[in-house]
Amino acid sequence: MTIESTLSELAIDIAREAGELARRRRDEGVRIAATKSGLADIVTEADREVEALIRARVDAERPGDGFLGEESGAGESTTGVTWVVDPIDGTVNYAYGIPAYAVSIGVVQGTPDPREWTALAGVVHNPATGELFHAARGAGAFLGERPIAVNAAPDASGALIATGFGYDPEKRTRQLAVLGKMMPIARDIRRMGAASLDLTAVAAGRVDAYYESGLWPWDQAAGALIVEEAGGIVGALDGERASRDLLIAAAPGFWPAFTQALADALAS
Ligand code: LIP
Repeated sequence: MTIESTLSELAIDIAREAGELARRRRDEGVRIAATKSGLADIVTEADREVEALIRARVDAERPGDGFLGEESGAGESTTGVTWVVDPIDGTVNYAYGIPAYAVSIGVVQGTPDPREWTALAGVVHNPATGELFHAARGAGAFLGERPIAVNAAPDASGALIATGFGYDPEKRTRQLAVLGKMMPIARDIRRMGAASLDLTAVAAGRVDAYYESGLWPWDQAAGALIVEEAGGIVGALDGERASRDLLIAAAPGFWPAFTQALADALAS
C-alpha cells in the first residue's frame, strides 16, 4: 500500500468520525462561539470541537506530522507531512441549517502553502448528505466507491460556474462586479458557500468551473487534489499555482476559455 493510500484511508476514517460529531452538534443546536474578521465571519463551538477531535486523532496515529487547522493554528511537522484541515467548511451554511457544509481534510508534503505543497491525500465529507469525496495522489478521485471525473468543455448553452465571496463588504462588492462580467459565458452560477464542496462539484462534473479569491489553505487543500485526480486543472492565471490570491478549477477543455474570460473580467 502506498503512503498516499494509507494517508487517504486514515483521513477517510477521521472524516467520518468528525462528520458524525458535526452532524450531531448541528441537530442539538448550533452556538456561535465568536466572530473573526467581521460579524459575518463566525466560528461555532462545533468548529472548535470537531477540529480538536481531528487533531487528537492525527496526533495519536501520525505522531510527528504537522497540523494546520482553521481554528487551532499550526503545529510543526517533523515528518515532512502536514494535515491541512477545515473542520466545518461552510460555517454559515452550518449555522443556518443548510445541508451544504463539509469536513475537509488535506494531507500534504512540504511547506503547507498551496503554492509549494505536494498534496498526497484529500477527503471532503458532507455529513448532512453522507457524501464523501476522496483522492490519493495518482489513484483517481471518488465519491464513495464511484470514480468521478470533470466535465468536457461546456457547449454553446454556456457554463455552470461556481464562485464565492469574502466576508469583507468592500471586497465582496468588487467580487460581485467581476462575476457580472462573467455572465456572457455562463448558463448560470452557483454559490454553494463552501469551497471544498465547490471543488468537489467541479471534480464530479456538477459544475463546469469554480473560482474564488481569499481562500485559506484549509479551504482548498483536499478539494484541489480531488479535482486534479478527477482530471481537472487547479491553478491561477498566467500559469501560477492557486493561492489565497486566486484559485481556479476547471476541466482542461474549458480551462483556456474560462481563464481568459476571468482575466478579462478582472482587468476591466
Ligand atoms: C467559506 C469558504 C467559502 C467562502 C466563504 C467562507 P468557512 O469558508 O468555504 O468558499 O466563499 O466566504 O470563507 O468560513 O465556512 O470555513
